[in-house]
Amino acid sequence: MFKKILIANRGEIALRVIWACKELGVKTVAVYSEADAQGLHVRFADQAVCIGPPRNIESYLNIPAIISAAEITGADAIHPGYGFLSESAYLAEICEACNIRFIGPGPQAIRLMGDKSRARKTMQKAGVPVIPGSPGVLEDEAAAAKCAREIGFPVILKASAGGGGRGMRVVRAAPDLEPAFRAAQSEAQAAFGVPDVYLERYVDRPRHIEIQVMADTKGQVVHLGERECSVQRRHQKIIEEAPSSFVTEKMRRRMGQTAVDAAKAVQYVNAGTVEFLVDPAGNFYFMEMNTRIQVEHGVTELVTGRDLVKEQILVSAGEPLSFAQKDIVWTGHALECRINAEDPETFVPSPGVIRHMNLPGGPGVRIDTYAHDGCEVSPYYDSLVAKLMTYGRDRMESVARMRRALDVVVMEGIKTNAPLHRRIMDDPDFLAGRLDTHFMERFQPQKKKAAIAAS
Ligand code: MV4
Repeated sequence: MFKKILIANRGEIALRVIWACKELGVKTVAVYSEADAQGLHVRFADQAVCIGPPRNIESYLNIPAIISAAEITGADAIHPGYGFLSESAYLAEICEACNIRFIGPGPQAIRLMGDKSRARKTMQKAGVPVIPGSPGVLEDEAAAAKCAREIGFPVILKASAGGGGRGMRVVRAAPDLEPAFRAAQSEAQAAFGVPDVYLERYVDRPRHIEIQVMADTKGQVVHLGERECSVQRRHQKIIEEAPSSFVTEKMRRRMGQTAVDAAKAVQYVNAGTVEFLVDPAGNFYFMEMNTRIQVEHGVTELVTGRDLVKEQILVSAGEPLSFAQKDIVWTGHALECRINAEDPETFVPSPGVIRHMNLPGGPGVRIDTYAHDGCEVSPYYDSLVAKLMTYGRDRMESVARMRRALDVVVMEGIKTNAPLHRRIMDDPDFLAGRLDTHFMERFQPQKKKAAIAAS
């Protein structure tokens, strides 16, 4: 087992990893930027190293500084959390070269899944259903036009280096294809430094449902069921839940096995998530694979009773998975509301100092947060301040717990989206489980327009 793990992250996920290390009896090293000197991850880790100025590129994305911190403190392993360097094949490679374990999959799997067009081809070859589309990257406008004619409109153009929704263009009719293709290419070039674009049939009103997988170095791959993540805005998830009210037992088995097949096809090790686009008829298609622990892993922990972060550390140290597929049983229902420091009407970030706060507790409530009285929500980083999770025997019980939990959230000094979550918990479509990725566009748009008109 590792003796000391360096956590190359900040905020709630850095704390989440520290908690897992403490339970395993592993020493921890926090790294922090000059903006985070007062952070709880610095306070609760065994050691802490300042790695640079507030800006990401100079601190939490600064590979030489992070490797130096690991070398100086004698850390055996680095946990990257999510975001920042969590999907850097380069960091995974550097770790290998420095004899430091990267807690995640190998660089080959990270690189392959980072190339969306290549991932699509690999999955297709492995028998994983993908959305009908171009066989690879599109050469030029003519190739795009030919492919779109064969597939039929509407189609969607996607940046191969993209993901998470960046560099996409929906094309509804043939005349719009040429300009959209050129726009997508230059957007991809500007955003990712690679102009490669591919094309798929556009699936209207889809759900975003993902499967959690966990794999060890012995070749065992297990899935831990789905998370419904359709409640999102501009590709930022807002609410996640498990199980999805749309997924039947049979569908869970099929999607789960498909996700396991996907992981096996790339010799995947550690925690990963296979994202599926699910059409209203229940057909599911591979979209992307995230090669990291995700923000929303907690809802899966609540319904399976497994500790995914501890499991990540154990399999990284060469231990076999602590469970087999047959051991995974799902009980009850879990919800997660992402509490962001932002205006609940306009979504404008609201950094500042939390002068005083109150967080809910009681039966079926879990909060993962870095917030505390007097803490600063920095303008330099993501606006996520807390993940409020509730658990119940069924969906209505976790909703009831979420309502009463949201009612007592107090964060004086910053605005949060807690009031928005509270309204969603009373929405008839949400309560009926009528969800798709356009849910937030339909949710009280008149209120949003009024707020913009007033500002
Ligand atoms: C799609 C799609 C419809 N049809 N692909 C957005 C994020 C990126 N991972 C892929 N995305 C989409 N791909 C086809 N062929 C619709 C989306 C999409 C979406 C997907 C998941 C969650 C939210 C979304 C919001 C808008 C569009």
